Amino acid sequence: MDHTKAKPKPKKLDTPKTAEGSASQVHEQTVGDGGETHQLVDGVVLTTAQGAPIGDGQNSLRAGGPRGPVTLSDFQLREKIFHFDHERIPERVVHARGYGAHGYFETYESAEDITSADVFARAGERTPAFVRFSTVAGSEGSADLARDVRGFAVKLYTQQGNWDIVGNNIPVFFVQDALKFPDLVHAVKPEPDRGFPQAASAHDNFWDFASLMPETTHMLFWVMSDRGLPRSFRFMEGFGVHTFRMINPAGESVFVKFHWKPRQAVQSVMWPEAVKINGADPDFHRRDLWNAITSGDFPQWELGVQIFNDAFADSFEFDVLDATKLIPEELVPIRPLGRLVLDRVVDNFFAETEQVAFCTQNIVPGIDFSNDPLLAGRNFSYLDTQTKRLGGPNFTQLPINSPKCPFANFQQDGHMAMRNPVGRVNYEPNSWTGVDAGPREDPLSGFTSFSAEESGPQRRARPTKFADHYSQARQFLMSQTPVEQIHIVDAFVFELSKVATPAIRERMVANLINVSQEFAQLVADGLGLVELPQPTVVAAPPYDLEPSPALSILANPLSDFSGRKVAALVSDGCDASTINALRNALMEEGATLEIVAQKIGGVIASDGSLVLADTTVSGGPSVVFDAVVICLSTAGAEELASVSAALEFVRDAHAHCKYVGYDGEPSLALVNLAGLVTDSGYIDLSSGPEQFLTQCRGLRLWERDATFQRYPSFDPTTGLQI
Ligand code: HDE
Repeated sequence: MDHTKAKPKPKKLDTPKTAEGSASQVHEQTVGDGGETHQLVDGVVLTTAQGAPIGDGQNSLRAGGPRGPVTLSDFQLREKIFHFDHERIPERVVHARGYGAHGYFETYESAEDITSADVFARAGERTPAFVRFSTVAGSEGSADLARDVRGFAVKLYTQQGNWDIVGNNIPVFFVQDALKFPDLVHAVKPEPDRGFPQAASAHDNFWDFASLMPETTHMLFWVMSDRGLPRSFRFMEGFGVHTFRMINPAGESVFVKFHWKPRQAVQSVMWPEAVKINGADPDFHRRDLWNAITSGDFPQWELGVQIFNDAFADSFEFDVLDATKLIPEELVPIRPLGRLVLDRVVDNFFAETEQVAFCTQNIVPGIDFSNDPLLAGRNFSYLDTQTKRLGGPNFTQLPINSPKCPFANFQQDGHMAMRNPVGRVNYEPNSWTGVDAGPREDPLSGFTSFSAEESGPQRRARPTKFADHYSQARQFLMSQTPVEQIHIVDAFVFELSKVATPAIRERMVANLINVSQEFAQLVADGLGLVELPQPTVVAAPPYDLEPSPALSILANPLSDFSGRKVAALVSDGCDASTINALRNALMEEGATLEIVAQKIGGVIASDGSLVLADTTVSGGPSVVFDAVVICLSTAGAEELASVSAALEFVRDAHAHCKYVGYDGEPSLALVNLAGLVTDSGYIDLSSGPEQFLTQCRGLRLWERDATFQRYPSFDPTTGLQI
């Protein structure tokens, strides 16, 4: 085409098309030299970032016709590509993979006796909140079900400023001093020469570091336990980890530890299940949160504090400033303060979840730090990392980070400053009056640090009470049910079996002996270690503590099945009434049913009705459900018997100890064809869904757990004996 010729006039818009059920108007319009037809929605014109309307968004500008070179004067092309090139910001150096949601915190009753924090002042008051859950080791695109600690970071937009409780789903940490944090993170991240493994601690560097750092032992037991594999973010506890201070209006201070208890109870998945979930749905956790909130099933946590004073701190066996230790709930009970409800998903993942900048230093009047050396390091790190990640000091002006209460100061300028002060004064003190004067400090309501007495020489040293690295690990182990104990054994065996250097494996086992010889022997057996090594030399001898039942997941079972998901594997000719009864019963319980069929179009039930599928059997394996139901006709069972995904569906449900409901003989036939022997976890649905639902509340039939078979010397009825 001769480009010198006059451009054809755009066609007059004729019949506007309106999409059914939508208010938007779609108009056809001709653009471009080629006279192509394009669509304009609601008359909104595409523009450059500078607002210049774009006539052709499909073709770059070329000199000498369509086959000529693209010209430098194509500012549209340059602007678009330039912006695209800059779309990414650095991912978080840890906790890169995460997912956020909005909600509110509701105060139960005034907590003025312990804190002047405004957020706890008035019963029933709601404070906006944003929460981001995360894994630690993996990159932003890694899978959700890595064995890892989970971040549990809460931003409370209080009327006295933003307060960030940047916690984890595990109440202790790997190291005691912030100085060791970069080493820990380097060791767990992909090894620097080869760049793998991704989102996995099962490699030489991590266990090399861990085995040389006995202070990691307690945390290792938590991460190797089922806590390292949460069923979803909704089913996790959260912990502030460090000891903090609360200060009341009279200036009196208590120490506190923060706890978030999920109303949904704690639930985890099994390791073989986690491995398969990562393949079937790497977004399992974020999808779960999104689906729960968008369907109106708002997850909730209760915030509580363990409160203690100096006298308790002095008498406690461990140092309350040591983040590798916890205070058992049985010793210092939790006082509930309010509840957190997540009721709104993000509108824009980048703007909210990616740009949210948590900082442990964000505290409010009535809250203060303790001298925990890990916390001190964090208070430096978070502000520093946000400045790098978000590109400058004005990240606080991004809507997700901005306080929702009035605020005023003389900070100014810098990259991308959006909130520019007006007027003459940008300093204080100043002698101007009225509105010109600007903000002033307020000694009465303003933040005042607790005036703790400090004395003694300046030294690089740790308190002597930090030295016992094993007693609480043993306490944790002895507080677990036998099922949980054997999972911890198995996790150590799995992880250490990925360690190629025998000396590292041995050194780790030597460490474990200090927790429990019997436990270490099971791990050694699992590794095929012929002889137990000498135990690691200890800095302080471990001793027995009372078990703490609160540390176990399974010792604190659920009372209902709400928030859980059941799959019904169906075929043509299945009984629609069984499915309807099940769906209704689950709905009443607050649980959901998803239909799994061979084809996404669904199946025709025996009464001729169409049962739509939510997923196909290959796209919806049983690992992504809490329990399963099989509902097949004779022909359907015969057909599925040759579908490997269907056989896997049943085999996995069985192997992962899930309850299986079945409707009639043909459904049971598929179970038999899968080579499985039924047990008390198989429930006939012919007399209704009630019994199935009752058993589902137990979540799993643990006696089916094959992990026990790998450790014949372990007695599943008594568990470990120390
Ligand atoms: Fe963090 N941590 N951390 N951490 N951490 C970060 O901040 C750091 C620690 C935790 O969803 C970083 O924004 C140091 C303990 C969560 O955005 C960084 C030390 C606990 C999140 C950082 C610790 C946490 C982070 C990386 C040892 C549990 C994600 C990117 C002294 C109580 C927050 C960022 C979110 C993120 C530093 C130890 C929890 C680099 C130096 C202990 C939940 O600043």
